[in-house]
Amino acid sequence: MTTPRHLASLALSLAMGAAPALSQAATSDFYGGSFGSLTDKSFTTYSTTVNGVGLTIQAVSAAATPMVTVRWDGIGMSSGLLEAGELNSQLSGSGDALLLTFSQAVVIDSLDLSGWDVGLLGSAIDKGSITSKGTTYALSQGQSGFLSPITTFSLGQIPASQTFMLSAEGSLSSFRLAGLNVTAVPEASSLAMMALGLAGIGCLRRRQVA
Ligand SMILES: [Ca+2]
Repeated sequence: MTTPRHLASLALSLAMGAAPALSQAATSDFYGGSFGSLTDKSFTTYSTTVNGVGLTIQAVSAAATPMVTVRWDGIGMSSGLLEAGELNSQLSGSGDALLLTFSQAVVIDSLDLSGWDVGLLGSAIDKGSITSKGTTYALSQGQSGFLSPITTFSLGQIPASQTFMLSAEGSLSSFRLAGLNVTAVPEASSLAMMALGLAGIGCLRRRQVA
């Protein structure tokens, strides 16, 4: 499916083609375009790359065999034919969830959800949460406005982590993960290596001068 939004982002990436990509990497898009088929495909784990960082997605549910579902409008979970592929809330207990495991610690700059409904009075019908390092943050009504097919949440203030849990909450939730934008956070060990490297260059320079 081609939308003005996709054409605009295509034009932007063509325009930026000549310039080296520095801090602004493209948003990973799990929505429309060439992503996914018309009906759900199920995976025990779904692996992809987001802004150059490896990402593995697993389904989490009280159901026996939760599977990751992948369709043109995003990523969700289902435990079988009778359960919708979206991230749904459950009548009791916690709802469907996706465990996102990155190959290194990241900050999630933004997270896109599709099928996220906001009521006429501006209150969210869909409710969700994201858990990082044991703390759960509510995803409230979102920032993209009321008729947009994609609702974007800015999560840069949530601590960097290697794993995040995206969960459906409330009683009427039904949405999918439609995109992510992350920034890798250098680990302490790689910072130490970089410091050693810089010290090494410094020694070399001093020797050359002397
Ligand atoms: Ca579901």
